Amino acid sequence: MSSSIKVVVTGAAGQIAYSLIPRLVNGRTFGDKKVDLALVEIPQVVDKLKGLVMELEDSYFPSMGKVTYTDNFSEAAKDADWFLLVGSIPRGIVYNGKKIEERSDLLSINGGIFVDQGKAIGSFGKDKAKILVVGNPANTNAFIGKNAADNESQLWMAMTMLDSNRAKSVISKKTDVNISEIKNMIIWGNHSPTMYPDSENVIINNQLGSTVINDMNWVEKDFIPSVQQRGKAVIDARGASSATSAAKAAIDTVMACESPTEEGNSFSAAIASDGSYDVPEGIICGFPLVTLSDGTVDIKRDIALSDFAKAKFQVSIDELLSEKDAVKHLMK
Ligand code: NAX
Repeated sequence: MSSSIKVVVTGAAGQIAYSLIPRLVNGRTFGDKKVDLALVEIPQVVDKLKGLVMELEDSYFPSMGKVTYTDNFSEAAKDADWFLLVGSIPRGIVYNGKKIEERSDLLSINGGIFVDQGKAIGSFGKDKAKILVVGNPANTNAFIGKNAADNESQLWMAMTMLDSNRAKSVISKKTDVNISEIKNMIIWGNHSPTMYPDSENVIINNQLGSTVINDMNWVEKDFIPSVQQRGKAVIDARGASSATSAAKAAIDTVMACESPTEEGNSFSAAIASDGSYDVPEGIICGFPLVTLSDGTVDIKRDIALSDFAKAKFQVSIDELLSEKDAVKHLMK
């Protein structure tokens, strides 16, 4: 073992976590590093984690280090390198007698959680820790958490990798090109139905999407809505939100941050805007990202956006700004 890494996972007794946690210690996600896990749940559920820990012990993972579980997030956060913030109240469940379907309801219920978790990460997490918010509304939860953490060395991200993987799958079917040959699949904006999956800058078999897909009617009427609405389609079909594909996407994001991005490619996640692509500074927005050789994650800034793309992207930026406004009472 070359070194060790500590990973905190919230929502550890939930659906996504059940698929996610074993992959963190399978020896692939973090290479030959030993992985210590700190699993976090709410007090009502935390005891269930005993069963998950038993299963992990029974699974023979040579890369697995120390595994702890708790309902005390601050305790878990101490000296952690990675935070996978999956825990939140998902869309579609009945909460206090009301079916949670609207984003505004999710914002108000989940926003408060991320103030406390953000403060703990800023104070007790390692400098340069990386934080991936999966729990919805992911971008605005990350925005709240980053503000509360107030630690500029740490990198806050919201997950859009699942949207990117979904978009790759749709393009693979449309063009009959294997999914491994589809790269630079950018999700601009919010992880919500306003996201803009970019079919013009995607690379299909080393060619730009805008030259391969000559069918803007399909892009507008079929591709974009099917990616935007895929989460809802899975809920409708399964009666529960995406779990194994979301777990795989979280792992893909971690791995994309852990090794340098190959030339010409990018990966999708939302991070705080620095003003690139005229996105207002500070909002957590989906961009094309690259991991540099020193491990820094940066926005890829040389993508050309068409007028069509700019108009679609702006809708999502406007939504992020309205979510920012809706949570201003949670800001420092
Ligand atoms: P589950 O309801 O199965 O699990 C969530 C778990 O989080 C529960 O066990 C709950 O007790 C726990 N939890 C709630 N508040 C917590 C807190 N403050 N600290 C620690 N744990 C807490 O949901 P699951 O299907 O696992 O989904 C989790 C979240 O991922 C939901 O918000 C869901 O909407 C979101 N998703 C995000 C995706 C993305 O691409 N960003 C895609 C998949 C998914 O929809």
